[in-house]
Amino acid sequence: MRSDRKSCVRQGGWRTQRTVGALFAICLALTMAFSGCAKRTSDDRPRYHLVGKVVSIDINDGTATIDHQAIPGYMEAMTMPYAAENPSDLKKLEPGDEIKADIVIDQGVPLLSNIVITGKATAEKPVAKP
Ligand SMILES: [Cu+2]
Repeated sequence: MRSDRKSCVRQGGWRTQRTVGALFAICLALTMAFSGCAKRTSDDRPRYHLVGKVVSIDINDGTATIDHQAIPGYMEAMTMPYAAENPSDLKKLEPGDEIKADIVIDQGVPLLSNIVITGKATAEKPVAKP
């Protein structure tokens, strides 16, 4: 190892520097590509679109049970609880609300994000006229 380095230096110091610099850059790039330590933007996380109806909300748990349509590429239509990425988003929800939202897969856990109420429970059925 020591003799190798010496011979490199003898061949030309600037070239060795460049090679080491290039190797370092490649290592850094690979590290960033494969390491979980690398900074990830929120856009790196898998994201799906959910359309469904709120069945119940558990503010303490930060979860809402959603009766949702099939999520192509992720899961069938079902009723299940989801944790909210931002639990305070749940405060605006009521059982019976129709929503659309993003499902963000954060380290394997699906989180409700960007919740939009598309139909309020209280306004869903006008009283029938006699
Ligand atoms: Cu599900």
